Amino acid sequence: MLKLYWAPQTRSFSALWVLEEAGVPYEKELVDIRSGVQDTPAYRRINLMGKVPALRDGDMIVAEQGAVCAWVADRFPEAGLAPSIDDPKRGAYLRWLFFAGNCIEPAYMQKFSGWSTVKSRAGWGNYELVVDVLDDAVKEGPWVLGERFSAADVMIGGGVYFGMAFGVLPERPSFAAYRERCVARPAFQRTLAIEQEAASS
Ligand SMILES: N[C@@H](CCC(=O)N[C@@H](CS)C(=O)NCC(=O)O)C(=O)O
Repeated sequence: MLKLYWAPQTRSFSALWVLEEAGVPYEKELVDIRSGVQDTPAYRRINLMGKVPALRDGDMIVAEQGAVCAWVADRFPEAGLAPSIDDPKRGAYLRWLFFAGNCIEPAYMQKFSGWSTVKSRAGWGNYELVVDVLDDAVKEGPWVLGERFSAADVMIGGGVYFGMAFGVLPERPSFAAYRERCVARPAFQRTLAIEQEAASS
């Protein structure tokens, strides 16, 4: 059975959400990152970075949220979370799947830390550019690929949800509406419930 290494209220939210979207059986192993267990040799063998999430599938281990989402989507095609390799939407799918880690994450960190960047030198350009591109991605909807929900929405949706929760993303109507569509998904609600139960125990 799949095993997810995770901790509540962390970036492992997206890994939990994509598993709930896939509707496949999995078990969870709580990694208490407050205790420092993530930096033990045993856990570093699971994820060299000493971070959650990581997912074990038999002998295979995949770490990094985007990679976990891609793995789950491709591993369980019946869940319909990824356009196939010959689908014209595959390019947009991969682009938004990677955009979250490559552009949204550093842009938020830029905003939090007050860095200035030279747009042509930073891979994400700058915070304002990323916010405007993200706005374009979600404003038509309902999903970043149009009518079809995909694992890319788990990554982009997580970015929008947490960006708004932490006040790093402006309160634009496009972001609020997209966030509401994500939150309304039964799999998102199950993920929240799992997180809340773990956080309160
Ligand atoms: N690049 C990683 C980042 C994961 C990450 O930052 N996880 C944090 C929790 S939000 C963590 O495990 N921190 C523990 C530590 O670094 O000691 C990903 O996208 O999966």
